[in-house]
Amino acid sequence: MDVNIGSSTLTIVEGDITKEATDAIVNAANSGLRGGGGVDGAIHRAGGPAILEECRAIGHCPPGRAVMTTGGNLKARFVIHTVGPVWSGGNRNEAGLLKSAYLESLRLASKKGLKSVSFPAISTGAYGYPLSDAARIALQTAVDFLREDPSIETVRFVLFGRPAFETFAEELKKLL
Ligand code: AR6
Repeated sequence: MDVNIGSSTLTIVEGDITKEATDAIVNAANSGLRGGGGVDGAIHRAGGPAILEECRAIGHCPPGRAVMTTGGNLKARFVIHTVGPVWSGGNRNEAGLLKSAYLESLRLASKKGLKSVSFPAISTGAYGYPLSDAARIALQTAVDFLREDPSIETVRFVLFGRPAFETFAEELKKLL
């Protein structure tokens, strides 16, 4: 499903983000940038050990911020590592931190002159963020960003499995 935002395109697809050929893919990392399970594990497995070495050199990334490494053996040239919030009921600024994770990733991509970025559904696995709330924040943040900054031509949300895709599709329809 594609929507045009000014001269840019926002796309949602079902798939595996490690196969994406965008300039950057975004990783749902942890603050220690140590690698882990879920999409983080998949990206490090597919990208090879160079990415973890670069992460070690960077050292740390607080929730809501983003850092960048090269893409190692991935098709994507870069990996933007961001850290989403751990869901703990909704009263610990989870929504603000999730929005910030998307926004800081997009700002970093724009600052580096990248034209295309793919995102997973940050925080919706191990970190337990309710999927439809997370989808609404993800999509709203991307739409608002693209309206302000057309330098990024393509933003893709690559959802793992049909239920996640359907949830993003529903939230995208509501938003438009
Ligand atoms: N492509 C796209 N999405 C994927 C893939 C994939 N290959 N694999 C999983 N997902 P999670 P979090 C989806 O747990 O909740 C890690 O251990 C998955 O279905 O990867 O932000 C880190 O090191 C889910 O919808 O990330 C952190 O410690 C989404 O990616 C912690 O988990 C996010 O799930 C971060 O937790």
